Amino acid sequence: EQLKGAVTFEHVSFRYPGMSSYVLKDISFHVRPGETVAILGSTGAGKSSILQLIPRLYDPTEGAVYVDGMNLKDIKMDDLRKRIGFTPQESILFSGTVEENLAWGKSDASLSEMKAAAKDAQIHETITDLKDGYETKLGQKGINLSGGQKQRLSVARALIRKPNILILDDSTSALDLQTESKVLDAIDEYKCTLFIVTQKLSTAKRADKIMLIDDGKIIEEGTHDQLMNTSALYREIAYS
Ligand code: M5T
Repeated sequence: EQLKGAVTFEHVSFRYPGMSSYVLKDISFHVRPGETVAILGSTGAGKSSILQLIPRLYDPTEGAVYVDGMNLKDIKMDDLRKRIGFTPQESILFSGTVEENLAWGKSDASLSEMKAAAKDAQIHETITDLKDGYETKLGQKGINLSGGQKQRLSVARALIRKPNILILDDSTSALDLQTESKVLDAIDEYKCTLFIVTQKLSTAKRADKIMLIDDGKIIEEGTHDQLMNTSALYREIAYS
């Protein structure tokens, strides 16, 4: 399947159900299979709203979204879930074991698949240092992980699916530059299309495409080098 990993937004406008104002306004873009897209923009700009439309947490109010060359509406939900790995801004972990949390949504995941994904997400060693390793209980009556550890666990959970499209919505924000860079190097090997919301210049630099979002619109698009030349706003972000 040649279009595996392709994502297209066609004149997408969106308002949340029951809201009168649009949070996304006529967004169009095309991402080729395997590309990395860094999404930058100030708080409330619409970054999460764009990304939520890809796994169909919401449908566009107007326009259409295509994944792997197909209109999202023509893909069955359980099929779509196999194609997309999505880690939301707030990591969703529940009070089960590390293993159960990793396998959430993919109950047939083997321990060796979990370990491989955990290594790639730079969380394997943290897990093996826990009292009961992969069987350690999390949450309520178990241990609490730090923000960055939770994020890495969520990334591992998404990687287990070997998705065509991986969406990291601010899911590496708590990682130091070096750890984030190791995680991204490992993700490169998956050859998936990657959407990553970030404030880090080092992450934006790696991207094939940077999208600068403001007030529900894409206001700049290009590589780091291109935007350094053409966008005063991007330069402002870069030097801040
Ligand atoms: C864009 C509103 C939000 C803002 C706009 C997620 C969500 C957002 N909004 C809702 O009304 N309901 C919702 O469930 O939509 O918000 P965003 O897409 O979250 O923007 P962002 O991702 O760029 O912001 P941040 O702070 O995560 O960097 O008006 O109120």
